[in-house]
Amino acid sequence: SPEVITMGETMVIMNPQQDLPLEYVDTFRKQIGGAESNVAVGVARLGHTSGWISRVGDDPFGTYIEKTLRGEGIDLSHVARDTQAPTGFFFKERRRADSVNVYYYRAGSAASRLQPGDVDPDYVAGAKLVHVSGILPALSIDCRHAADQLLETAKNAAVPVVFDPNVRMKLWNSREEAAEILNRYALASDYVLIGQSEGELLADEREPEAIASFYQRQNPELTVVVKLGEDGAFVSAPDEQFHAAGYPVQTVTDPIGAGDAFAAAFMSGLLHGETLPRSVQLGNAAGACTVQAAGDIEGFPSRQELEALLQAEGKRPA
Ligand code: KDG
Repeated sequence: SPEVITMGETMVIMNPQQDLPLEYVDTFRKQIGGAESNVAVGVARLGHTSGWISRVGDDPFGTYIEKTLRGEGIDLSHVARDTQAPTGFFFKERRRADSVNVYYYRAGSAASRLQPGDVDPDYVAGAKLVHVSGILPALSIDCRHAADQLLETAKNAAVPVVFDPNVRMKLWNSREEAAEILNRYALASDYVLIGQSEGELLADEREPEAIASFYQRQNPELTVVVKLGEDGAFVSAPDEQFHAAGYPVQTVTDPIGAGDAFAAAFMSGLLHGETLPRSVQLGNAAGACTVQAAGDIEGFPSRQELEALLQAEGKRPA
């Protein structure tokens, strides 16, 4: 099995080439995006093996997604072509350079038909880390059962689980529903990577310390990383608590994908046996690289780029 396994939906992105309301945009660039495959790409770019469990439509978009991910070196042995439903897609909309809206065309897509049976227990048990995302359980009841199955399979095989709630309110009926379901996944994981605004939605707390303790009160074994954007991250583990500084960003071109890059580089740190502070530092640096390129995955750093960034940081006067 690959070192990291994840599962979820990847869509074709229609990325506008003008910073205008979508109704006035006339040129788009075709790309691919999906939080989970983004993570798989980020992990591969850092020199590890990664596998992505999914379904795509038996259509040109499915072919395009497979070709792109194969080109990135992702293991697609557990990706099926679903002849009953199309590949999903979404439009980004950039009214100002640094703020992106998304419009989904994914209801009933091939990936929304993922099922518990798509989780191969041997494949998952052979991984070193399993990445679970809160998008998958939002897609359909079947997908929710599939996400449950992924988590349970990893737990039974003692493979550590990294959970990113990836709150996408367009996919949930209410904040209460999102919180009930996503907090259940968070509490059953080993590492939770949560944005501050996600913490506000799910834990009903604003301060990073309060967000972390909301989860740790219920599961003291949990490591909670509260991501603070350019301010870095606050981390609370069973045996340590610290703040990791963020990395300066010149211009934010496309903030989408930063969380996925963070997850990928954080997991790379864990796979290398790095300390928790160092793994979080890698995550922060990778997130900063990503927001400076248009597209979800285009700005993900290689290992050399990430190391150069960390070194440059070390040389800067405190
Ligand atoms: O994390 C980036 C994702 O949000 C983007 O690629 C699209 O997967 C996506 C989603 O469901 O929003």
